[in-house]
Amino acid sequence: MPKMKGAELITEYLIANRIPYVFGICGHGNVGMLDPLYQARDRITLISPRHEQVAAHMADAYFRIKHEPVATLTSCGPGSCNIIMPLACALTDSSAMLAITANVPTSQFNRSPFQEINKHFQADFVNIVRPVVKRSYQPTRVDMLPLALRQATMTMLSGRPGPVNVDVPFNVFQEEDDVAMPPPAPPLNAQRSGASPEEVSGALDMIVEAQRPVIFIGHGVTLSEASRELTEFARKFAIPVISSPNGMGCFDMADPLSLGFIGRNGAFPANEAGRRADLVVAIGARFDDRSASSWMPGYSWNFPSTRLIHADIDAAELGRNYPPDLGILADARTFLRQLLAESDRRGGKRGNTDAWLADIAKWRVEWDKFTRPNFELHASPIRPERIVADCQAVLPDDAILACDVGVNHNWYMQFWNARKPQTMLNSWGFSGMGFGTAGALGAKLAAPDRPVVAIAGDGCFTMVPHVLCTAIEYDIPVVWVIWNNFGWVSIRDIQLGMFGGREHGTMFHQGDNKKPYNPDFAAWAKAAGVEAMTITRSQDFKAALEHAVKSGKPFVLDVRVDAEVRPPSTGAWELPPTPHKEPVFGRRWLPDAVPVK
Ligand SMILES: Cc1ncc(C[n+]2csc(CCOP(=O)(O)OP(=O)(O)O)c2C)c(N)n1
Ligand SMILES: [Mg+2]
Repeated sequence: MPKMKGAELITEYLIANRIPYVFGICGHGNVGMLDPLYQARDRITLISPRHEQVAAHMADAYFRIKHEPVATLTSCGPGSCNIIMPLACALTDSSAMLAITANVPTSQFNRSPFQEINKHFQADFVNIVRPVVKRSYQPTRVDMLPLALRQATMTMLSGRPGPVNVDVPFNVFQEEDDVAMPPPAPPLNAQRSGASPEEVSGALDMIVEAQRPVIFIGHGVTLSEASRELTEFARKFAIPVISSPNGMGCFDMADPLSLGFIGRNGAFPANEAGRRADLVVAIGARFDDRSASSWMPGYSWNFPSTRLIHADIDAAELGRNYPPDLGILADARTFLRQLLAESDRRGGKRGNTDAWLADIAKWRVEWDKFTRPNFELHASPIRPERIVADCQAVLPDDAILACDVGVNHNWYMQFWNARKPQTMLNSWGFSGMGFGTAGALGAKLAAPDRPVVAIAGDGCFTMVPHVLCTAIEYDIPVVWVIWNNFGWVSIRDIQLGMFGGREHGTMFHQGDNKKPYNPDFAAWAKAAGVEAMTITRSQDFKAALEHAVKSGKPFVLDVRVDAEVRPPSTGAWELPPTPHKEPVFGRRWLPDAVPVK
């Protein structure tokens, strides 16, 4: 067995696992890792953004685009504490990364050395990080590293993927021991579980019998890379598809069978179909409150009147919110393949969904009539619909949209048509501000040949504006569209709607007369060396976006968007005990209230 320093072993193991990047920030705790990374710099690249939060969002986005993980590297104490929020984003959305954190030397544990967290236990960062990773490992000797690294990489990619933490005390980077390199972990989806023959047969019976079926897909379908099988299944059985944000693009959203997103900010045909369906086939989706109208029956779904087949790789999701009639613990692609094979075996018999599809076509026309006219309007400040429409017109189908958080995101939820899988990034489960603004950098490194456009609220962008420095330092040509409405408008709208129309702490002001304030984003970008334009008229946005994308350089578009135009709600979102608002377009529907047509 070769004698190796701990940091050398970690570096070689990352390379053996085909990990091309380490995104991280130095500190006295992890300097021992920098030297082996320098020695191996032609095989693994260190990228050092200006905030650890950005490093972890970049790693998260890289994985979502490529389905291959990268590592982060942060120092002891504050540096590693800065990645808690982005790790939570990754965990809630099942995105993998190997988060290497540094800790104080083992010989100083419990002495309260510089940056040790030790009020309750020695070197206790692992207890801070524990709720936001699949598993945390703390090897305290070099000879413990091989097992920790092997288990960490296995855990990260097996089953439902997610972030893992390896917490390394300072001396473990430095010390040498005789250690053998562990074998690399199998890649994502190397092991796939399937349904039992009885489950497949039972599911197909229910599908063929249904008169008003819908498929509901989530990130599980994206992660399982099941787009082809899903498309074949939906078309073969003529079943419409509703998509959660991180499932978007697995089924071409321009297809007539695609209904879009569901919930308060979903599309009307999706909510209408969801609440009237007699069977929902949910695959790799988890019915969170925002895609289930907070589980209030009749808005988005109607369980238990509606029958539910729920397939997921994670047993914890089966029945979390709706007990399924048939729960299936299986990988999405395997289950879909099994259904298709069983259908072939039975001679391809399918149910008749013609009447159902005709109803859906009518709802689609209604929704189009209601929304379309606003997509044609030019205005200053710009109407939100124009931004979405022009992005759709300018960007090719394989372009990556890195969405941040806020009302701007709701518009994309409702109206964006993702055409291919892994083209739309959303921090859905945790909604961490900065995810899209920062994640765009990681996405571009994962897909250097595809345009990457971040849609960033002015609030989100000002949380991590130093992404501009990283784009210049490492030549990462991302376009940031800053959706500038001079405030935390998504929250302002909740406040206005639920608290007597009073605004407080949700808009950006200057001076006693409350003049709207924001930095001059274009000037800010230029100061960082990034090209930029300010767009105040909708007529100018399309050409500006085309120019920015074609420039092949980092680019900021500061776009002045009307804060008073709200996305039309088609479902509901409840924050108990506050009463929820009724949908602006659409209505609650319960099976016993209105007879089935
Ligand atoms: C880190 C973080 N802090 C706070 C929030 C709560 N929050 C959700 S949306 C939002 C406002 C977003 O503002 P902006 O980026 O300008 O988007 P807008 O809603 O105006 O389009 C806030 C503060 C959050 N999700 N994440
Ligand atoms: Mg805003």
